[in-house]
Amino acid sequence: MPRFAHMSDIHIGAFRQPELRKLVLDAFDAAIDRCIADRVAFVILAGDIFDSNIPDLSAVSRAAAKMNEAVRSGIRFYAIYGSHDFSPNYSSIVDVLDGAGLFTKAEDREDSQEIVRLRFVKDPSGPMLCGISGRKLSIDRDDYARLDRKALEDEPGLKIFVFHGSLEELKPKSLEMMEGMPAEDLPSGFAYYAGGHVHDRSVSSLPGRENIAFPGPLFATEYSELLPLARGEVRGFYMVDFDDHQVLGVEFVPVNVCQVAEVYYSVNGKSAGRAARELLEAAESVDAPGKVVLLTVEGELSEGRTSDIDFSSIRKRLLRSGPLVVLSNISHLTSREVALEAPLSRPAVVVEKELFEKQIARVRSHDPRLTGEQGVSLAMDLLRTLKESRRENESKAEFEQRMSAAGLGVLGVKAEE
Ligand SMILES: [Mn+2]
Repeated sequence: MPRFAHMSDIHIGAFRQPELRKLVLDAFDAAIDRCIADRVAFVILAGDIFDSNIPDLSAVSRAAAKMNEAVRSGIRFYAIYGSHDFSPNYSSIVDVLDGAGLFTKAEDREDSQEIVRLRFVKDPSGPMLCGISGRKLSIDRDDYARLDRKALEDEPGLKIFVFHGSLEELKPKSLEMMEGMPAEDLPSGFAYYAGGHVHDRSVSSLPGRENIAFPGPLFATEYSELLPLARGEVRGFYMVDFDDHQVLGVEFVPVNVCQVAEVYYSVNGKSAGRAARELLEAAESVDAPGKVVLLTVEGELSEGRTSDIDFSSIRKRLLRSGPLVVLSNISHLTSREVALEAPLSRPAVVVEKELFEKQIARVRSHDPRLTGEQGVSLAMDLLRTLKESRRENESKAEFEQRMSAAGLGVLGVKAEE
């Protein structure tokens, strides 16, 4: 029975720590190995394959080698951009891989003022695919408003729609505040809707639209997504069985590349001395060889200062059992003597976000992308993009040009000629 695989939001290149970057790639390798072993006909990558549109090339090269291995065994890849690897001027790594013949872009479109027409790509195994990429901001809503759905719905055959965005009807709690699109924006009557963008896994059906699937990441893409792994959440992708007419079954395939352990400690009502002692004991009892260890310390100290806790020795103690990497989060740790001490060092990204949230109220604009939550997220995106440093072998001019293009890309505007 023929099968295809559906993955999304892999975010290759995510994380600052090399160990975690490698795990993201390990997860991709494991998923592709499974696709090769299962002899899938094709793999759908529903956006955010990479964490940025020009990711670290050593990561790209490893991922491309794996895809090439799959391609040589007869597997085809269909991809769209996500909000992270989107490029307004077709200069994303997704375009490079498309040009190199590793991917086929599932978005083949013809645009006019009033209408967006999509052409199907027919896979040799039978199914017909088409889709719409994610964009940096919410511009893809406009794509759906202009989409000629009727033409797509009238086409006979087993059809798959690939998209990158959340649906109002199926929005998970984590995206509650974000605007999704109504399911009726999607053409009806397709056999499978290969979604991306939503990082919480689900398969659901709505009237006229069956098998709306969001696989979520294969591993994790940021600290907050590691925690659920420590608490038993499993991540992976979907394998879909089909025949000439319909989808016969959707199976979730778990991908497990590394165990994640959590050390949680609340300092509530404790003195700094006691917390320091108990944290050292807790660190001593952790046996996590080869694991990702997350140290979360939060709460309010009843006595003493947060700086009285020597986190570097706690860390050293944790490293004794040979974990792959130790990450700590003490951003919600405070003390009553807060006025007496210097601000605790917190992750830069948390401080940045708070500052933007404070300042955004002063921005007066009718453009919703520049105000409120969208404005904060745009500012964060821009800052993240512009933080990049010059690459080895990159000239100053190339660097400036790349930064300016990336900045404009985030803002979704074009440079003046
Ligand atoms: Mn994503």
